[in-house]
Amino acid sequence: MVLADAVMAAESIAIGGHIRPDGDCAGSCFALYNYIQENFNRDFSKDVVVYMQDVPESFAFLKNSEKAVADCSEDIRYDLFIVLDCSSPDRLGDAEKYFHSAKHTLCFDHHITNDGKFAEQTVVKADYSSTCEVLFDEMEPEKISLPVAEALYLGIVHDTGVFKHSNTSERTMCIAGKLLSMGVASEKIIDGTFYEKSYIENQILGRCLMESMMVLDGRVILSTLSRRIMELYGVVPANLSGIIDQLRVTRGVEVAVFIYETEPQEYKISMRANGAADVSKVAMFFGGGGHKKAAGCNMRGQLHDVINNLLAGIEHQLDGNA
Ligand SMILES: [Mn+2]
Repeated sequence: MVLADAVMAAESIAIGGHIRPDGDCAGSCFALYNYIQENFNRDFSKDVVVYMQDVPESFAFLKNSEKAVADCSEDIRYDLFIVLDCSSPDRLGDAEKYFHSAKHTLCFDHHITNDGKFAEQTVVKADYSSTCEVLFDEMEPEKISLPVAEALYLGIVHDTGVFKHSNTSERTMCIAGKLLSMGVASEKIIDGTFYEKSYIENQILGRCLMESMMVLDGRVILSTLSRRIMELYGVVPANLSGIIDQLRVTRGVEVAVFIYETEPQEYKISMRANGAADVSKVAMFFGGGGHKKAAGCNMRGQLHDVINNLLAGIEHQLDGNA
């Protein structure tokens, strides 16, 4: 076992994931932290640390998440640095320096863009839903405690969009099933970390749905949000994350567009496609990027010009043009 051998040989271990941690990043980091502490560090002889900044409040249930270290000012040389859910070391943020100074490095990931070359040993499984799914394979099932199972489950739930995205395989469901059998409170994790919104998030979602427009013969739904309205409700961009997904599930819609103002006459655009349209091509045309079914870009100018230009690009895509 790559993991057990590396951990047993090290006295000091740092664990790091990517900046702006999502469910898979935080889940994999604390699953591994707790697994090491419970199985390899009973006598506390090893110094084990998770470097993570801005852990979302909803992930606070993860055991030991309050021990995440955000400050990377100290110069420490670790025996082992374990990178999780990162396809390159610059995604580690401030903790990157500990990766470079560590005596040994190990990486577990599922990103297809991870070339497997930056760490000494790398386990990349690009057909796996999540880093948590990759980690499960590295762990001995009888050594997985409930807090470790919960953390792994969080990562799988988030990276699969609650078992919905095409990365959800039979193996994913089997692993999730095993984690459930260990006592994971599935509903609490799914609702509490994925679907739950604050009151203002629900208010702004409602407002954006109410103000949305169907355009291009109902093939496209579009909603815009000005800074003035954001200030009125007291919302920040992080509060807007689910709006595009709700627009997308409008019946008959092929492309959903959500635009919000970031600065005067500057806009951030998110797009989602249901059908064959490739929104990454539209986003790329305007200097952005993403995937075929989920993409985004930034645009400047008068809002009506931004909308007109964007819709022209989307219409071109809907007409089957490359
Ligand atoms: Mn991931």
